[in-house]
Amino acid sequence: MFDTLSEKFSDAFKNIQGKGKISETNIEETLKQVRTALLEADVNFKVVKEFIAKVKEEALGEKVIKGVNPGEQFIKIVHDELASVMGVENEELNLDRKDIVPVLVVGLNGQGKTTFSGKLALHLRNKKKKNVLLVPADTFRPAAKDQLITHAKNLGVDWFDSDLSMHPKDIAIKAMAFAKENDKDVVIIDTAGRLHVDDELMGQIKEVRESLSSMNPEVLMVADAMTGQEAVNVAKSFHDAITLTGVVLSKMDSDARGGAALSIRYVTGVPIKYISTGEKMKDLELFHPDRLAKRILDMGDVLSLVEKAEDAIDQKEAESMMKNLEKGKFTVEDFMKQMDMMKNLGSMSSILKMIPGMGGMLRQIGDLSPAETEMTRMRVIINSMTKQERQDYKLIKESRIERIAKGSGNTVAQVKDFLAKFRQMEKMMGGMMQMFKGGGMPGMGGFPGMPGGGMPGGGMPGGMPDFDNPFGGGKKKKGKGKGPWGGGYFKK
Ligand SMILES: Nc1nc2c(ncn2[C@@H]2O[C@H](COP(=O)(O)OP(=O)(O)OP(=O)(O)O)[C@@H](O)[C@H]2O)c(=O)[nH]1
Ligand SMILES: [Mg+2]
Repeated sequence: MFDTLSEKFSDAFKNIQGKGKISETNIEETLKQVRTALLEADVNFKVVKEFIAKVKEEALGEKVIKGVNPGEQFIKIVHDELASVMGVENEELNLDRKDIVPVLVVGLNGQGKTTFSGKLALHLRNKKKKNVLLVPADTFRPAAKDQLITHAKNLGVDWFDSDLSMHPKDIAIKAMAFAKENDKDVVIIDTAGRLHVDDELMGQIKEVRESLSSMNPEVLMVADAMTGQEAVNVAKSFHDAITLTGVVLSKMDSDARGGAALSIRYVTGVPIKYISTGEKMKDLELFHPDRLAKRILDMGDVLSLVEKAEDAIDQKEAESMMKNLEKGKFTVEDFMKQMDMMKNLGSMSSILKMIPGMGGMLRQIGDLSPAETEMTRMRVIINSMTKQERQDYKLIKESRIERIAKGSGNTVAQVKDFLAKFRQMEKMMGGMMQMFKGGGMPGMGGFPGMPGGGMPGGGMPGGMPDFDNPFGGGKKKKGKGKGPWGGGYFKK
């Protein structure tokens, strides 16, 4: 998310780090770079102008705080200003009411409306304990009904069997009546998109909105974050025509530059309420301006990481693994489950970026995909093992290694390599359990809720600096740098 912007900011701050005092001359170059970074990220020029003026004013007016270096003070000022431009606090939907809440989902073609409707249903049911109804009201592209119903079925959420020959406003009215009869709390109405803002589309949505106006609807516009200033202009047109209550930025997992996120609130006055970060239904986050500011400035986002971990990690599985570990047992099956948990959390780089300071380090390292590929390889190898073997890898003899290699499309050496690494992990797990028994694991920053302090094996790509600790992997290994998993090959 906003990688280039983060990188440019980090470069800009180098100028001011180590300076004894903030002065007009020594922040000039930094401010110039911050300004360029924002403009290149496609942030609205008025926002940039005001942003720079505010930061300058704050920085020069800042009382020198003893013990805090000026560089850090300056970053803090930029952080606060970034957060303030985006809106300071998360604004969730207003669900605190007696009556059913209609949520109208609008936006241009292909922005992610239908996907978001499904995600929101899941979020409101699981997190807010709401009884949700999904309503297809896209009469423009009939296949959209099936698309939404497929999401509803997969999620186990009720849907309304709309008659697409009706006007969307009549569908909305009927759906609300149905929702009342069926004790629903929230009704999410997915509408049609168009290629451009046009009168026909606006006219239709306006009618739907008006038909719901006595019910005080939430009107959320979904905008693809990649489209930058265009998203801001579209949001403005929609807001002028139908009054939005919130914006949802989708495709934040892509290489969006940040322009939309940093400008929409300022230009339109409409808060961003959610961000969509992938194609899966779980890929939805509340929009927290302060947390996003921290991510942009490489300050990490530990709160979001903890929340993600709570969602992604099955507490029961974690406990059963913990019991195994307490008995000194760590099986291939356990390892596979841990990898699954990791996968649920997101890509390695997306997780690492949430840890303070990791963003910069990741930029130095570059590509994490070798490690991801290695994890995929391990997964296929494990899938070719029998259940018994996953419980006790020592059962695997030479002939079985050949079979596993064939079955998984790997070489014998690759299977042996995996077994070697697993043996190492097993050893290390044993060591960790000793520490657990000895009362806590100093310096272990493993993922919350994960037994054994996180990913086993210090499993990071070769040649990575000091990455073992944040992953809870423990000791550095001699073979570091030999292979994508930090070396340490199996030697009998
Ligand atoms: N990577 C990524 N893809 C997304 C995200 N949200 C939606 N998509 C994808 O974008 C495409 C369009 O999404 P839809 O939800 O169908 O968009 P829509 O606005 O309903 O489109 P129309 O109904 O045709 O106007 C689909 O392929 C989605 O899987 C996201 O947050 N990240
Ligand atoms: Mg759609």
